[in-house]
Amino acid sequence: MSVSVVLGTQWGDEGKGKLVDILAADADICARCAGGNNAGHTIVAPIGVEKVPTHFAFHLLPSGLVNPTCTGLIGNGVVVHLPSFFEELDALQAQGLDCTGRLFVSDRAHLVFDFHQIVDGLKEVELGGKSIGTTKRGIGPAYSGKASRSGLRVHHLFDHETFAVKFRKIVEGRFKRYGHFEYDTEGEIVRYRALAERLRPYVIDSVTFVHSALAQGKRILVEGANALMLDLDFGTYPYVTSSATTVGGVCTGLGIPPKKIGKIIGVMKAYTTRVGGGPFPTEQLNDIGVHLQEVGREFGVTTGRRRRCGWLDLIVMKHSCLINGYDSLNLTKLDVLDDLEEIKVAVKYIVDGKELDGFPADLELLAKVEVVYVVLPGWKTSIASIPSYDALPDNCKKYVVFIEQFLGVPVEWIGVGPGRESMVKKE
Ligand code: 2SA
Ligand code: GDP
Ligand code: MG
Repeated sequence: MSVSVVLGTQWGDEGKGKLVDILAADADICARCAGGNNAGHTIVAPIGVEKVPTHFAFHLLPSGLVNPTCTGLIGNGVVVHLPSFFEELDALQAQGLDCTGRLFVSDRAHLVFDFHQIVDGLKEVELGGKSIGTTKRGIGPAYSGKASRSGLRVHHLFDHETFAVKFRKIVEGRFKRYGHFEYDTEGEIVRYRALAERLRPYVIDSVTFVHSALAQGKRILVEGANALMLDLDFGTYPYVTSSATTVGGVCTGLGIPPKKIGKIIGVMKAYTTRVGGGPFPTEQLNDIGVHLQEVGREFGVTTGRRRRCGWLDLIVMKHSCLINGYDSLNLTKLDVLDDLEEIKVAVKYIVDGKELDGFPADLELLAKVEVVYVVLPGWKTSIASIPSYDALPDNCKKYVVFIEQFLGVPVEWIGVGPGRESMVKKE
């Protein structure tokens, strides 16, 4: 099967970028299907003849682009902020990555404008103490426009008159809703004329592109953005992002039929983090949380925000496995647990003395759960340069096997450091 999928299993930042970069060595196309430049995917890879370890921070562009033979595709399900698109492209170019002729954008992708970003901020202010903690990249307002059938798509850029009329109408609507905010509507229309011309060589009919690639037996790697618990339907609504971050989003965000999807790999951090507001049952507001945050260097790649940290939650993971049907897992950042005496793992949610069957939809109910943990012994040694799975300390292997048995899904890859080389394959 020539379509493989990498998805975030928790609240994001599990290390999807790193796995995508590794798998892209065997892919012809790396495609984003959802989200926008709210994502932050980090890659640390040796670049050039001197093999200098280089940090790349991807937000909107597919991470597979670090591999020079891989073509990047931004699918119809993605929302695209053009100034950020070019900014990211220029930054990659400056880092020595030439993407000429190997990056494409779907003509059906919706556009994010600066007014969406302003509105994102205004909505957060309106929510006050209940704000979502968005990245303020305009993602929610752009997807709202799409769902309410008033959005502008990439193909609209090339009919300047119609674009201008629709654009003015949308901005007018935002002024009516939020009051008049500072925004140069006519200036933006002029700016987008130029941006449209710059974008023209990248724009394709992605449905034809994807299906002719499949017919030619090309291998497509889909890079999920955000994660299952931030999914609009299955996450901790309303503390979620505004797209389908599940395997369903792969089909709708690229026009790929479910039967064409082969392997689905879930990326799972060895503990849990969350950035932004919303419930987090295993959060550790204590020394453990601080330790994970500091050792794991848990800061947002896009906003620089400190990430909240806690123990691994296998109830979240069960929910995630049910919805996405992972064939295997990439357990990441196991090295961050190296110094801990003991490690806790959440295995049950109890409410009024009864175990819940699944992850609850109702946040009021979720707030009442008592989390039951299993305590596993730590390994108290560095695994950073471990050469193979067999060489891992016994307690470390026990942690891995415990997770596999609980979830009934094999762990295929284990991350022991940020670099491309710091990944152990468990056969
Ligand atoms: P939005 O901006 O509307 O998508 O925000 C809605 C919620 O989704 C969360 N969200 C994220 N969570 C983790 N990582 C994300 N990407 C960046 C990163 C985040 C950053 O890789 O570090 O830099 O802050 C991401 N994007 C969206 C967000 O926190 C809200 O809870
Ligand atoms: P993504 O959004 O899922 O791609 O993840 P991010 O890039 O937002 O965050 C993951 C962070 O952890 C990045 O800084 C990675 O370089 C780093 N990372 C990934 N895998 C590992 C690992 O196995 N060990 C350690 N220590 N860091 C890792
Ligand atoms: Mg991230």
